[in-house]
Amino acid sequence: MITVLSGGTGSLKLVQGLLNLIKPEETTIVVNTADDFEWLGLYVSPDLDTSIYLLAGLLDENKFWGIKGDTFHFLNMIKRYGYEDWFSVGDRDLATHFHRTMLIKKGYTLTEATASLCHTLNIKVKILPMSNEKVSTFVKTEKGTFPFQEFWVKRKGKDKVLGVKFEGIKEAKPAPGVIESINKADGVIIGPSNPVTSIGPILGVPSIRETLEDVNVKKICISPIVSSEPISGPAGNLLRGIGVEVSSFGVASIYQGLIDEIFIDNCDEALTESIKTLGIKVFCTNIIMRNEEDKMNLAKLVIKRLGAEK
Ligand code: FO1
Repeated sequence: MITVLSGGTGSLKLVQGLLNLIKPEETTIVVNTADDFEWLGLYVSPDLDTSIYLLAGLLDENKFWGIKGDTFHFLNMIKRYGYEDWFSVGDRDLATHFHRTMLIKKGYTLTEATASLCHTLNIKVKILPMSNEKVSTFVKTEKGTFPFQEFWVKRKGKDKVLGVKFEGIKEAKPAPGVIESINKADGVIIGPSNPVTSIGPILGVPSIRETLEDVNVKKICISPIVSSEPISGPAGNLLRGIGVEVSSFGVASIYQGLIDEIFIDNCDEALTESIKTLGIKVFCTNIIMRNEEDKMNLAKLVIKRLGAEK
């Protein structure tokens, strides 16, 4: 069994590659839920949504969020009524948020609501939210402090970041199955997601980081940074904002004491020696997943280095 800690983009591309090599029933993804927020009274969980849509074959893989071919009649109509439309929820996507909200109103936990969505959409991979408690990311910038989706979508991630906080994280508990998925894994992967606001909150839920530190299984991280730029998303601005170098060395320093090995891009080979001083092994390869072949090749190498090939 392989467990992947995941945000909403890079880690899921790797999961796509992994599923060519390992059975979905033997794959667990522990997903960040600190981007979750209430949209027009509905419970939206962007990283869970993207995970679900990808594994159900529904994802718009160009944007890497939302449902492919979705329409926006609801959004256009509520705009006419005067509601804000900066968060683009499509009509079919809306059904997911509505159904999740109804399940939670009925008393389902987020874990149970996610399992129900996965069952309906015939998803065999185990998708676990990091926690059933509410954790909310706030980004402090030069222009003020904003909830994550406002910082990233409404304000386009442009404001210079000064800090990040995760409200509710100290009181949160790992969701059922999360600790077991780490303890029972044949290998743990920290996917190439943003280490600050995607992987950061997962590791910040009390006892998840400690479990990973203690577990006697190989743990590999794939860097989300190539040279001094993130492959996608706001990781550069966020790393700078928390005072961490925007490089694979910076990423490795966040995971020091936690991972055995980091995959970095061939072009960053010169960082090998400095990363090794952190007590982390380094494997250089192409880490940019532009197509299915790249995903498969990277997944093959990760499985091999985890020693988890069948
Ligand atoms: N990202 C955008 O850049 N613009 C959007 O309008 C947007 C809408 C949206 C709706 C549902 C959903 O599940 C995700 C959505 N995302 C959108 C993605 C999301 O904001 C982020 O990419 C993640 O939170 C970061 O992992």
